[in-house]
Amino acid sequence: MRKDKTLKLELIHKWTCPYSAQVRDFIEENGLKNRIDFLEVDETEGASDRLSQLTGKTQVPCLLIDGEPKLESRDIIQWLDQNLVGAQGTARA
Ligand SMILES: N[C@@H](CCC(=O)N[C@@H](CS)C(=O)NCC(=O)O)C(=O)O
Repeated sequence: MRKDKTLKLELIHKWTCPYSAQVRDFIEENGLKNRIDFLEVDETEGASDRLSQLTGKTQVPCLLIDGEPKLESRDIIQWLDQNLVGAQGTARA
C-alpha cells in the first residue's frame, strides 16, 4: 500500500447510520476531513451503485482506498489510525 499524499480516500456513509457517525467522528477528531471525500449514499449521485458494485452489499460505512473498498467501521477506523494519524495528529499518508 502506497503511503503518500496521492492516496485517494472516499467515505461512503449515511447521515442516519451510527456506524458511519463513529467513523465521521474519528475523522473530525483527528483533523482528517481534508484528506477524505464524503459520499452520502442517499445524497451523492452514483454512490449507492458504486457501493453495491464494489462490495456486493448496501452496507455503510465503506472507505474506498484508491478505489478499494474497506467495510466495517472498526476496521476503517483502525486503518485511518494506522495510516493517517501521526503522533501529533497530523496526516502522514
Ligand atoms: N458492523 C458494521 C455495521 C454497519 C451497519 O449495520 N450499517 C447499516 C446502517 S447503520 C447498513 O448499512 N445496513 C444496510 C446493510 O447492511 O445492507 C460496521 O460496524 O460498520
